Amino acid sequence: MSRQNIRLTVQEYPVQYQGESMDEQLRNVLILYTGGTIGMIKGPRGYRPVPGFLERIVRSLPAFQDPDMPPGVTPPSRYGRRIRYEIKEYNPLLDSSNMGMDHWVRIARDIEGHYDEYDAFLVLHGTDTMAYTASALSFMLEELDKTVIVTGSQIPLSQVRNDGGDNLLDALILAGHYDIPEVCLYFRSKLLRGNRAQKLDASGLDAFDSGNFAPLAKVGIDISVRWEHVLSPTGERLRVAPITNSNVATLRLFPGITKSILDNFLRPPVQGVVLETYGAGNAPDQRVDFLRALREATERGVVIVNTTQCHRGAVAADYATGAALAEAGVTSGGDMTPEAALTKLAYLLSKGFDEARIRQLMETNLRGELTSRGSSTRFSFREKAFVNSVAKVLAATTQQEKDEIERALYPVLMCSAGGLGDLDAIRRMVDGGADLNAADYDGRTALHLAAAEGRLDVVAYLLNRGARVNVIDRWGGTPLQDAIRHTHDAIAQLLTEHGAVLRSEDAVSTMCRMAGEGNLAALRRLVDNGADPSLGDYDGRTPLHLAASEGHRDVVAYLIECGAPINVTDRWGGSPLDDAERHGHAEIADLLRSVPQANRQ
Ligand code: ASN
Repeated sequence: MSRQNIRLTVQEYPVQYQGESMDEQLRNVLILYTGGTIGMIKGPRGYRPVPGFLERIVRSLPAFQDPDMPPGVTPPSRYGRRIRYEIKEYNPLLDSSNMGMDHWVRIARDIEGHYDEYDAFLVLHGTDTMAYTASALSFMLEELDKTVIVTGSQIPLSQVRNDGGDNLLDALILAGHYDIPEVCLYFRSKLLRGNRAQKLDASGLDAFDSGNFAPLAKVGIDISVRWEHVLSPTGERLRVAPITNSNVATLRLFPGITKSILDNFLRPPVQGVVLETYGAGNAPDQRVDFLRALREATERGVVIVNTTQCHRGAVAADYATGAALAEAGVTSGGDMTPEAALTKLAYLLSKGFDEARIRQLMETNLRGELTSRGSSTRFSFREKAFVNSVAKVLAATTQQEKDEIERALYPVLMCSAGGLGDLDAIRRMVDGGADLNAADYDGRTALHLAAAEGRLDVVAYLLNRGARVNVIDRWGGTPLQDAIRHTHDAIAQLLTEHGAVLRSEDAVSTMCRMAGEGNLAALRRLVDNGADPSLGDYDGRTPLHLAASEGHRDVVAYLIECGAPINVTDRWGGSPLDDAERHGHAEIADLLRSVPQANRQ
């Protein structure tokens, strides 16, 4: 069976370009040029970036500039699409070894500031700290739904033989054709997930790899994207959560490390430490002094995260030497890279979460940086039977095909388990690698369903595991709206405590609907949550119009009590009183007439 038949994700590859107008064939890409070898020229003290040079050389290359087009437009690709790019050069241009956390924030802010003007973003960056920047951006860019690719080169474009031209062109083509709503790192024919990537080679051209996660795409004669592993777009508005807390550090263990070195290292202001341990997360369990130093720090509130020094594999509690660390209060970093763990720690600390929440989120997969625990060893998975029978019908033979089917079915299974309140099934699927935020065709997630059906334990579990609280479905509906609509007050409250907000435009339409349906309890809950009952929808219809038309006397009385305007008119000049009279609700008409003139506006 071909891949095409079993790929059930929404995205199509490649996008069809035939029949697109000229404007549609153009994709706008912003290139943020921060520095790095790619744009360097040899000077007396070695390579250094030179302002203006990169743009000049790029525009002189035929692959980047169609001579018949305005500056910054490429010739058409094999899919008939041109890319219009702009290069925003940073000042100063930096060797990435000179970059700090404020530079990450600047890049994130630039993406945010130009988010609506461009379809995708490239970040040209030095290779030395590229994996850190890519990881940091992946966390800071919350609700990202456009492609961001970080790239650079080992040999500058100024050299005759270089890898900069290919890396830049491939990354530009990827950004200009594919919707991969993630922060990626492109190098030498591989598109890696940014927070999984590491620089492994100081001199080779194939300098980056992601040991625990296969590339998202490979560029050869064809470009093949592993769509089933690409994160789904959230449909929400991008938010930047800047990394402002730099009290984090990485400590690579070595045989013979002394207690005093450790004590000094763990001293304030350090709040978060990534411990790079041996093998599968091991440290000397016979060193009481060493373990005591760690315990004292964790008891003081320092979050210490265990990652492995190895490029592949994860920390696991297989050895007594690893278990000792857990007993000392050290959090498991699973299969995260030290780069991802460090930037994630800084991100969570910057968000101001308390220590318990940070520990929990360090063990939670937020942006694909972490393979959920248990996903490799699974002893029981009842949903698997269903997946297997679908696989059989589709005649999937290879494990990869079966995995793809499983992933494609997860959203449906998660939503149905959410609606049914089957917490065990949800747990099994999440442990088996299912995305907490997996959405069905209508953009509904397990959280929507559980909120609508009043499954408090499922809602609590999903929120604690980090599910997106303000996720919207195809009709703009949020879990909070679902909870309110179905009058699940405890759930609405829990969602609110986890940051759920009622957007005013959503609140108006939900209020009108509730008023029209005579759902007084839900309407009350909306107003209690800050919705303004005097607002009208696009047609100027207010909740009072709807309640008066449909004859819901109790709702009308409640709205009058809230001070909702009586004399308000809709787009066609009709007032709530007109509606009541037109639909023969005499009692309601009397009630409306009884409101003193002074209180009618
Ligand atoms: N030192 C350079 C940098 O990170 C290395 C490179 O880009 N290849 O900026």
